[in-house]
Parts: sequence; C-alpha cells; structure tokens
Amino acid sequence: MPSLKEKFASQIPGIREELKVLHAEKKDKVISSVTVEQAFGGMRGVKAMICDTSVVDPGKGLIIRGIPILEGLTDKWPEQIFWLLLTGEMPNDAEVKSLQKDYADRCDVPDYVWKVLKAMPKESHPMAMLNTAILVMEYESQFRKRYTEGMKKSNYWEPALEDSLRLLAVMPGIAAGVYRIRYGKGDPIPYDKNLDWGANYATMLGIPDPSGEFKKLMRLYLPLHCDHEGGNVSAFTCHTVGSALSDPYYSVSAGLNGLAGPLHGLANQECLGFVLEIKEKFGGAPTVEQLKKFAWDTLNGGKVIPGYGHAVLRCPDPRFIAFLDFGKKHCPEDPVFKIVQMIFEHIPAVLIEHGKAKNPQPNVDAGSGALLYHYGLKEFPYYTVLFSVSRAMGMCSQLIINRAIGTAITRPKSVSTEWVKANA
Ligand code: CMX
Repeated sequence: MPSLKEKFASQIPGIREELKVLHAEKKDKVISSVTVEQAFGGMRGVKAMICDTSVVDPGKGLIIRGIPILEGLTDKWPEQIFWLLLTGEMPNDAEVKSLQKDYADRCDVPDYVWKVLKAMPKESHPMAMLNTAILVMEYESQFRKRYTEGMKKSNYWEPALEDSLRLLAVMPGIAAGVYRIRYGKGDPIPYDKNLDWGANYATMLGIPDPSGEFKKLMRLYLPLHCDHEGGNVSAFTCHTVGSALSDPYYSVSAGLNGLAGPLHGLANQECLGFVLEIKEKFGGAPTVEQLKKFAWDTLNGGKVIPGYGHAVLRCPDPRFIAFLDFGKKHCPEDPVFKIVQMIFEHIPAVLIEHGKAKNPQPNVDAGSGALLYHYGLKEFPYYTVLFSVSRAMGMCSQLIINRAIGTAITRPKSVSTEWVKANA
C-alpha cells in the first residue's frame, strides 16, 4: 500500500527535472507587468508567483489540478482532496486508507494544547484559539529540529510533509475542541480512528445529527474550501512565511491569521450576521423593496455586503452554487436559507447600480452559514474555524511542494511614493 510520502517522493525527481528545463528555456520571458494602480491596489492581477495545486478562473471558479470543483470533486472525501492537491492524482482506495492511517497514527492532541486553550480568556475569538493551538504545537516541529541538525535543502520537503500530516491529523480534533471549550459544550471528544477525517470532525463537534445530514454538509464543506490558488491573503501569507523556512506550524498559523480578516475568511461569520440582522429587523423575510433599502443603507454607511464580490472571480462562485443546491435539496423552507436565496436574487443588481464592486456576485461565504445554522451550529464566530480546517489542506500541500522545488524566499521590491512621482 503506497503511502502519500512514497507517492510524492517518487514524483519529485520528475518535477525537479521539468522545472530545470522550464527555467532554462523560459527564464527571461515576461508574464506580467505592474501599473501604479496595481502597486497601490493590493497587487491585484499581478502574476508573480507559482502555485500548482489549484487555479481560480475568473469565469469558472476553482479548478483543482485541472478539475473544476463542480465537476466531480464535491463528493470526494478530504483525504482524496489532500492527495489530489499534493500529487495531482486522485488516490485509489488503498491510498486513501494509507492516508487515513497516517492521520490515525498522528491524531492525538497533546494535553498542553487543551491547557493553553482552557487558560485563554473565555470570550476569546475561536480563530485566536485555533491559531494559538497550532502555534503551541510548533514545539513538535520535525522541520525545525531537522533544520537545526543541518538537513540538506533537497530533503526539506520530507519534514515539511511530516509536520503537515501531524498538523492535519490534529486539526479536526483541535478545531472541534475549540468549539466545545469556547461554547461550554463539554470536554473535547476524541478522534475515532475508524472514521474518515471529515466524519471525525463532524462527530467531534458533538452537534446532534439524527438524520446524518450535518455530516453530509461537512463532507461538502471540506472539499469546497480546501484551496484557492496562491495569491489570496491566507495562501500568500503562508507561502511567504514558509519561504523564510519557518516550519509548517508557523506558516499555517500565519496564513490562518489572515483568514481571520473580515474581508477574507471571516466574511462567512459576517454574512450570517448580515442575514440574521435582516431577519430580525423585518421579523422574517423582508419584501424586495425592504431588502434593497437595507442593502443601500449598508453601502451608504460605508460598509461592504459580506459574501459578495471577489478579487479574481467574475461570476457567481461555483462553491456558493454548490451550497445553494444543497440547501434547495435539504432545507428549502428554512427561513434563514430563504433570505440567502433572496439576497442572491436581488443584491447583485444593487451592487451593479452602486457601481463599485467589480464582481457583484456571491462568493463562497454567502451561503454556507445559513446551512450550518440550520443544522444547529449557531455560534457564527466559529464559522471561520471550519473554513480553516479545510484550507489547511491547501496551505500544507503548497508548502510541501514549495520545499520540494526549493522555492526562493519571497522578497518583492517595494518603491516609495516619491519614487512613483519621479519615475512612473
Ligand atoms: N460590498 C460593497 N462594496 C464592495 C464589495 C461588496 N461586497 N465588493 C467590493 N466592493 C468595493 C470595494 O470595497 C472597493 O471599494 P473602494 O474603491 O472604495 O475601495 C470597490 O468595490 C472595488 O473593489 P473590487 O476591485 O471589486 O474588489 P477587491 O478585489 O478590492 O476586494 C473583496 C475583494 C472580496 C475583499 C471585496 O469584494 C469585499 O470586500 N467583499 C465583501 C467581503 C467578502 O465577502 N469577503 C470574502 C471573499 C472570499 C474570501 O476571500 O474568503
């Protein structure tokens, strides 16, 4: 039974050779140029880094290793997704089992993590708790240990993979433990070594699930959020910190600190807040006129409509469409879900009229919260933690690949405003 480590090790010589040839042939070709607007505007659209795990096509959305997310990936288990992200191939059953065993061998959450989490202020944000737990576990990093011992550069990927497997193995347990500690739900529930990674996470949260539909939702949620190419705030941060040879614990924690921003992953918490505010204000679903006025008031108040717009996408996010389809099938009459649908029908027109957002369509965060809420996960400050568990797969696979191909330390050149005045 081939392990993920053996599989990836067998691919490395080919990947390195291919890159050597590519560098030799194309190293002087120009792939992007930068305007002053882009330099001031978050480098939007500047092509200046490589990421092979996934691509975001403005008109089609997330494409993982050549496969569009809605074309055969939404029913895959997270084990299959992580294997695909890292190796570019869909694993067979034996390979999935081998990765499940890798996780089961590494899934025990150390006691010191629980002690630290329990010592944090009771009102701590769940993302601060998750990121603290990951950082505390840096103590175990094999990458740092082997680097200190003088490991060769060609071997960096190996402990990066080991740290990533350990991190991914404990991530559902820690994340579920954060939920239980933060919201007084009782002691953390241990990992069941006979269950898959996604079902384990759903079970360890301890949400009553008599119909099994919450597990189904989690199985959809985890593939949908796993990766979104390399330039988004969390992936880019993780990439940059990792490029300094900070180990995967430091790098993933750094990336997730970025995911905790309201313009990025925290938008899913904000989205549900937005929907519930509408429900509360109008005592249920508003009329179309009321909804539009509410949206205008939000925009005129200098706030964004959470869950709408995107830096790259220029279409309704297919991940949103997947959640919408799930809701239509499983909870079409849920009042919160109905408002989500209503927002989708009417808010893009408001954003178009407002005239600022380049993409007036929903992103991944616009619909997931309503579904989580429906199944009883009502503590919406927790939602970005769910996003993080999934996104850790993308971050870890990008890190391992970067260490295997010897990606250089990130160091773009900044210029001063004076320089722009004088030279642009
Ligand atoms: N509501 C109101 N205004 C919006 C908007 C929205 N949903 N989306 C964009 N705009 C505004 C921007 O704030 C910007 O205004 P200024 O010129 O005054 O600064 C203008 O439209 C142009 O922005 P853009 O080029 O269309 O979008 P950006 O690439 O700068 O930003 C994003 C992208 C996602 C941060 C932005 O659309 C936004 O703030 N959306 C709401 C928050 C959100 O849903 N974030 C989650 C994204 C998914 C993720 O990364 O996790």
